[in-house]
Amino acid sequence: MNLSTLPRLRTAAVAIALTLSVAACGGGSGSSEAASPAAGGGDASPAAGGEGGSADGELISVGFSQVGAESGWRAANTQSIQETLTEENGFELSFSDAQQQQQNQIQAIRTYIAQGVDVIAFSPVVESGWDAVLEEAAAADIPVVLTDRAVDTQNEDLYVSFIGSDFVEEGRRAGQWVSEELGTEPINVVELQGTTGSAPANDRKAGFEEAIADNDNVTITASQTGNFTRAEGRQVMEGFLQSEGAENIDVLYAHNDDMGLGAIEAIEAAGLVPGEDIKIVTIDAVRDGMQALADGKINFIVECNPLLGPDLAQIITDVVNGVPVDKRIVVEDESFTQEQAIEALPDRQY
Ligand code: GZL
Repeated sequence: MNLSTLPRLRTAAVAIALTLSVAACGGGSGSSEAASPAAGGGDASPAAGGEGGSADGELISVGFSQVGAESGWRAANTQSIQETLTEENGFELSFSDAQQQQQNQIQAIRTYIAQGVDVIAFSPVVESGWDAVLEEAAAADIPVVLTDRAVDTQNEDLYVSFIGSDFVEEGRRAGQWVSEELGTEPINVVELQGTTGSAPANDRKAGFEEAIADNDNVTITASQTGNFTRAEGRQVMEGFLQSEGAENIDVLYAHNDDMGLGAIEAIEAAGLVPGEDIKIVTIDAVRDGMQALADGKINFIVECNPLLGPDLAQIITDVVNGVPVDKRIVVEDESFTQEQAIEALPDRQY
């Protein structure tokens, strides 16, 4: 069903009805922190028994292009989307894995346009190069929702909403911890960056550098992409140990847990103790990362909540039913020390 086919009056009536129901759930899409589980809001989402699907009872067809399957975070994110956008909840989901290739995502989006889906959603593997295909979606009158990662565009009308964490703040919190907890003496930091050109890699680097800028004790001596994968994290860390010398590396800052876990393998293979000889700070807080934190192999983790399925379902339902949605919905994240990880692990959802 395409919005342009809906008679305006019905759309308006539906919008009023749904606004009341969302407000009743303590939700409300009038704020920048929308009423959604991952953003800490109400439980109005279809997955929580909300009004999933379109107002006339039809399934909402959604084309979703996923980055890939590169990390534990991505697996949890995919699971959240697939277990929420179900027929039972009022959706017909077409899902594709782009294997971290932008061209595959562009092709998938074009396929969804040709299929005439009601809504397209995707997590852009990199920030730039999307305007052309997003203009094709706009020409086909198909609304686009961004999840997880942002696009870099001059024309923000090309998407209706972007829901994801604040990656600059994640990097800032990692840098603040390093500066305050370890930066009381001169320390050398090596950095495992995420996928080159991706919003999380760009923003987590910027946030970390901003947080350490005033502390002359903290120096980033090497920085290279590990593409968010465990294997590449290990390879690059092996290179750092060779090029910098283990005695010249005090801290590893990895843009995600998986690269940090790969680096731990390299550090241990070199006969060193991760979390002691080389302190480690990562971002995501997926189960394997939290276990390494609890075991003392990682020292601090900033969370990046992957459970975007219910929020995405709510946004899509609102868009199709003519309910206004926020342009930017920021997902709330926590952070964990080793002690906090031990406490949190039993109840972690991912
Ligand atoms: C962040 C997400 C990143 C994760 C990685 O929202 O895009 O991609 O931090 C994942 O683990 O690969």
